[in-house]
Amino acid sequence: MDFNEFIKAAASVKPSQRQLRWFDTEFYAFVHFSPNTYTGLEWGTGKEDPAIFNPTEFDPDQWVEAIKSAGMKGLVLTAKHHDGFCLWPSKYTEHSIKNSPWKGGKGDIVREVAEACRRGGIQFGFYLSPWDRNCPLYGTDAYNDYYKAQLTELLTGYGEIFHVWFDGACGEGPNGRKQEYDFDGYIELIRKYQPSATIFNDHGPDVRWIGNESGTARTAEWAVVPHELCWFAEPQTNGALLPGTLSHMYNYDPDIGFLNNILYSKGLCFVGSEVDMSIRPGWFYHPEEEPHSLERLFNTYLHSVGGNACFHLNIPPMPNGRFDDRDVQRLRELGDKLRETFAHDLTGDAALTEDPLPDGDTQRAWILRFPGERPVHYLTLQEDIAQGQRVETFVLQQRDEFGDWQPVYQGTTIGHKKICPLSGNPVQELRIFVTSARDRVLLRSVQAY
Ligand code: OTN
Repeated sequence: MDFNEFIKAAASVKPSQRQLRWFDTEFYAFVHFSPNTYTGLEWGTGKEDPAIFNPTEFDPDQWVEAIKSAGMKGLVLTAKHHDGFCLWPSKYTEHSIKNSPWKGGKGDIVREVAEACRRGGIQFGFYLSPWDRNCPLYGTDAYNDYYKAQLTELLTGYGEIFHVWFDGACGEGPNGRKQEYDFDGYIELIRKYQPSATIFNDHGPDVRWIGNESGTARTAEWAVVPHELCWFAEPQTNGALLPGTLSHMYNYDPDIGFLNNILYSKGLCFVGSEVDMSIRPGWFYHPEEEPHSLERLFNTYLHSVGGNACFHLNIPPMPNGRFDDRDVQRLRELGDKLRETFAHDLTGDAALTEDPLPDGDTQRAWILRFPGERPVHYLTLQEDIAQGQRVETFVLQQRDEFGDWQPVYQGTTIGHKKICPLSGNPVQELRIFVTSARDRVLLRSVQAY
């Protein structure tokens, strides 16, 4: 295999149908709710008394309404966080809402949230912390049986699940309990009971962590990554081009998917990345905290959803079980700004035509021509990633007063979506010039706002 054959194979690494559906979801909510909501901790001890959990004004419809107002299309609930407390009446532990005063121990938070999601027309998913500070079995093989039993309760008892989230956090430390997780067994259960659900884990199989919780996306994000990082995903190529090891790779490396890494990979796979960030500094509710600014949330959206990733924004309910009015307001503001910015695609009466290069290549440049001048603030591009991710760099150009093309935006990867901010000055033509790509470029859409 030579370099061109390797790159061509890399350009044809494809997503599954469930990954395509996940990418099209783009923006969805995280909801961190547990005894931490009442103790103010971010990592519960597992020794919390279930009696403290009592959301007297619990209102999942208020959650769903606020989530929808921001334009989010799903909700992932922490069904069990690190403290081991279950928000559903699990048969396998007493450390759950069964022993809380909420609804006399007869309630089921997971069910009520799942049903509210269905009423509101958004997707439902759950987070089940592998790390469990309450379960006495943690650190033994029997814990995997316990965990798989709980996973099965959630996979089979609450309708369709769109996303299952495995947190890799563990604070046991070098002298703590060591747990070998049976992720292959966990994944097998999810594929069996919820085949459409995508699975988040640092190492795949479907979605990987962006590598920080500050909402910082890469300037160039590849969904085609080494199996050496995402070993739970299926490799779609076989054989490295160069000898060497990628064992050092981790989710926060800046160049995951770049040539300088993939050439050493013995197998490439398709695993998109998720930007997970909380609307406030903490993942759980702390009354002294404020929601982040609209500007920060809007920019995070532009760089995540508009940076070949998905945006998973966390909102922490208050102890009474409702979202804080300040968060509800911020979500509404974010949704209003997104709708105002991206509601009207200006390309309806425009023409997108190929602009063959001197070498005859017709898959490298296109001209978007409007009937008259248009104030374009954002151009969004999508590759047809169902065939693979190809574009490495591109440039957007406008004609100068002499009719020559001049750069107005320097781009890197496109993938599922790239949102390119422009000046907003009136323009009649924009040229999209792909300056380097791993194979034929297949555009899925070009939109102007
Ligand atoms: O203390 N932490 O565990 C922590 C601090 C900063 C950023 C992340 C983490 S935990 C981290 O969370 C990620 C999702 O946000 C992934 O689940 C990683 O596996 C996990 O280690």
